[in-house]
Parts: sequence; C-alpha cells; structure tokens
Amino acid sequence: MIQQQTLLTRQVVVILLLLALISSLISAASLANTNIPFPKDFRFGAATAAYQIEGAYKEDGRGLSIWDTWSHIPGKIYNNQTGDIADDHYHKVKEDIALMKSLGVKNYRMSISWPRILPTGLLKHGINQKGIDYYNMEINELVRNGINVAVTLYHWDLPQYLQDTYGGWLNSKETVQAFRDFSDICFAHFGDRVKDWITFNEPFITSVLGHGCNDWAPGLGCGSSPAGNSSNMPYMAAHSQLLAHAHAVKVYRDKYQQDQQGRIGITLNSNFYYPLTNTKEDYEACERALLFGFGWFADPVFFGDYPQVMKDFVEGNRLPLFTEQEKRLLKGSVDFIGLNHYTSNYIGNRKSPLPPVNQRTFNDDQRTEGSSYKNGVPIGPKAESDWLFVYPPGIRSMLNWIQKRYNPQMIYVTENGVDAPGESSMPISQALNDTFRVNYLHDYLTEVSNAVMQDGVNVKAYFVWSMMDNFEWTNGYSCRFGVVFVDYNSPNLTRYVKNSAKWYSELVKPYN
Ligand code: PNW
Repeated sequence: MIQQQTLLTRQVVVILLLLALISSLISAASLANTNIPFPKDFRFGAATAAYQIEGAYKEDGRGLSIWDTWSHIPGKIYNNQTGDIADDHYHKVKEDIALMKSLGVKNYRMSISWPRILPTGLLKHGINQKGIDYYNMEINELVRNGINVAVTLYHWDLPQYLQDTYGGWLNSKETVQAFRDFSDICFAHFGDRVKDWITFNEPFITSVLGHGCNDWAPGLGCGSSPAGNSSNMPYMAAHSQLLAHAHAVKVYRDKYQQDQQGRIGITLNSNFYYPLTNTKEDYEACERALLFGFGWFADPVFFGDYPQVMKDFVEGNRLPLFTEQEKRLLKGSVDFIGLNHYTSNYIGNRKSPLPPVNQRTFNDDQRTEGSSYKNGVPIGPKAESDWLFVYPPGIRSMLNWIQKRYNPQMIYVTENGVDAPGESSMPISQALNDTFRVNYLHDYLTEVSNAVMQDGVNVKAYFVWSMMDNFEWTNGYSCRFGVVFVDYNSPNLTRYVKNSAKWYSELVKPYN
C-alpha cells in the first residue's frame, strides 16, 4: 500500500516535471528568432511621450496642457482615466532608465512637456527652472548610462494658456512664435547632449482628430464657431504646425547645429493602403490617401508646398496658401523623416455623393472610402485597438513609397508596435508571455530589414512603441503598447519585463 502510494507520487512528480519541461520549451519556441539582418550601424531604441508616462501633472511648477483639460472632461477617456499620475515616470525616472539599460536599449525617444518648461507656453511669462532641471537630470542620467537621446518637442501637450488665449494651432502667428521660442530654449539647454530632434509628432492626428470633431484634444471642429468648423479647421491646424516646424528648424540650423552636431526632423504617421478592388480608380484612391495623409506634411518639408492633388481636391479656399518665403523656409527643412507606422488597410474610390463644399470634412475631400476588411475578411489579426490590424508587408511598402517619392537621406521608424489583445484583463503572468507582440515585432522588423537590405531604403533607426505601458490617449490604460508591463493596481506601479522586451533585448545586442 505504502509502496503503491510512493509509486503514484513518483509518477505524479515525473508527469509534473515533464509538463514543466514542455511548457518551457513552448515558451522558448514562442520567442521567435532574433536573427534579422540590419547594417552594423543601425540604431535600435524604444519610444515614449511625456504626457503618457510622466504624471506629476501639477508638480514643480508645471502648467496645464490641453490633454490635462481634455482628460478631465467626464466621458472623454475610457473610464474617465487621466494622465495625472500615469506611470509616475517623473518620480521613477532613474529606475526606468536603469531598467532600460539592463535591457540593452541604447536609443531612447522621449518628449519634453512644453508646459513644464514654459507653464503658459510663453517665454515672456518666464522659464520654469524646475522643468529645465528635471530634463537636465533625465538626459544626464540617460547619457551616463550610455543611452542616446532623441527628443520630440511636441507630442500633443500644448499649454492650455495658448489654446485659451490664441486658439492654439488655429492661430498661425502667436502659437508658431511661442513654439519657436520653446524650441530655442530646448536647443540651448539640452542640445549639447540631444543628437536627434523631432519637432512634431504626427501633426496629422492633431489636425484631423483634434480639429475635426473627433473627440481628441483640444476637441475643436464640432458645429460652427467664428473660427470655423471641421471643414477648414484641420487644414488651419496643419498649416500652423508646418510653419512652427519650419521656424524651429531654422532656429536650430542658424544658432545651434554647427556646434551641437545634431539632426532635426519631423515624425509623420501613415498606414499603407491596398486597393479594395483591382481597378484603376481604387489604386488612385490609395495613392491619394497616402498624399492626403503623409504627403500633406512631407511634401511641404521636402518640396515646399502641399501636394497638387490636395490643391485640386480641397475646394473652396480651405487649404491655406504658403507665401514664397514660407515655401523657401519649409523646403528641405528635415535632416531625417520620422515614420510612425502600425497598420494597413483597404481603400477604394468614394462612391457616395459629396456634401456641399463648405460642409466637406477632410475625409470627404480625399474622396476615398476605407476599411480594415475586404469581403468581410480582415487584412490581418486584430490587436486590442480598434484601428490596429497586423499586416507586416505594409511597413516595407510604406518605406519604399517614402524613399521613392522623397528620396530622403535618412528615415527613422520613430514608432512601431502593438497592443496585444486582452492584455489588460488577464493575470500579469499571462500578460508577460506576450507572444502576439513578439510575433508582431519579429514580422514587422523582418519587413523593415527587407526594405533596408534588399530594397535599399535609407532606414537608419527603429524605435519600438513603447518602452512601457502608458496612457493610451482616449483608450486610457485599457490598451497596453509597452514591452514592459506596468501594474496599475499596485501602489507603486511595479514594472515587469514582458517576453517581448527580452526578445527585443536579444535582437539589439549585436548593435550595441
Ligand atoms: C501614436 N489611429 O498615435 C502616437 O504617437 C502615440 O502617442 C500612441 O500611443 C501610439 O501611436 C499608439 O496609438 C496614434 O487612430 C493614435 O490611427 C491613433 C492612431 C494612430 C496613431
């Protein structure tokens, strides 16, 4: 009897050991191979943005931004969440950098919160020294740990005062001047250590979502106001951001670049588009969508003016004009072009009739219709976010499209990544086993590699979005894009390394 029992226990132990072995083999196998070819000097990094991670929204003299205001309006953000605390990176900056170092991340793209440096956005109201001190400390800590710093100057957190006083990006004079002053201050204080400057992150999103009545800060474009509506506001907001970009670049080039030896560019977002049907009209619609999205900003900074198709299709004087001087200022105003790319979708030529000119939105003007589905089949597996479907070849096509149209010297992929389905509602141990993200990164990076090694596209750097889970704008904390998990239920917001971070760490090793 006793013997029988020991035998049984032994059998159970053997079975348990076998199960453990099998499961560890499976999870090792799920870490896809990291052997993807890139040039030796290729730069790999990770990206974040100030409002999404810092928290400390009222501390040390920080002014409010349009995202503080927006996130505090009930009903605007998932579960009324805000960036008040976010990842509390403001207080955990040193441990976060130590974690980054331990993962072998050698390049970090961060953004500077404008209202931390200039609480009202205006130089004449004074510089907040504590803001300067904070970013000096952070940048020093990064450099001390051997991490190169790329800084985004505008990742959507416009000082609220500029919105209230001048209408923010609807105003192409005061807000542009204010951004130019802010950039100047950043170059002067941090430019000795920051080697890559990104003026704007995704001005498309600010313009179309923020000023086209799309429930995005500052929430303009709804109904009609003296300043306009969703028919003209997105174009005005884009115009101001382009001018602000050009002025900031001029300041950098005139006053700092020679000494500081850095580079300056802009980050634009674009999906890639595939025709809904195999017709000439649908192919043309795809090209038009690329020009209305990416070309809206890239044509001015490379060529000095908006794409011809926008001038033709945006009727009724709603597309602002650049003066000859502004065109000269814009043309060639980037050392590199940043691309944020996540997904692809189908586009067809618009079939429904257009509304009257003064009621047309940005989407109407394009005369396209899009979908992530074709004949009911999605273009690829759906992520957590409703707009994100996995389609890796899209990034290779997008990079080739950019190289062909603009022939840039340097392209940086400034964001690419995914929110794995269900990660916020599963036990942490399960969320850390993020095979969905590992596969996404493996497959997208393979396509970036193909673009570089086979097609000769000048991609020089890649930043995964994101270093860690964070405030995902209107989705709050429900969507997790991090390669590091942040436990929002624990009082000190504990960080846990996901498998994707381990995988990425392996991948970047040969380039460090
Ligand atoms: C980018 N869309 O935003 C931003 O630069 C990041 O701050 C953000 O966290 C990340 O992508 C993930 O969303 C986007 O609706 C926001 O297509 C929305 C869209 C695309 C990009």
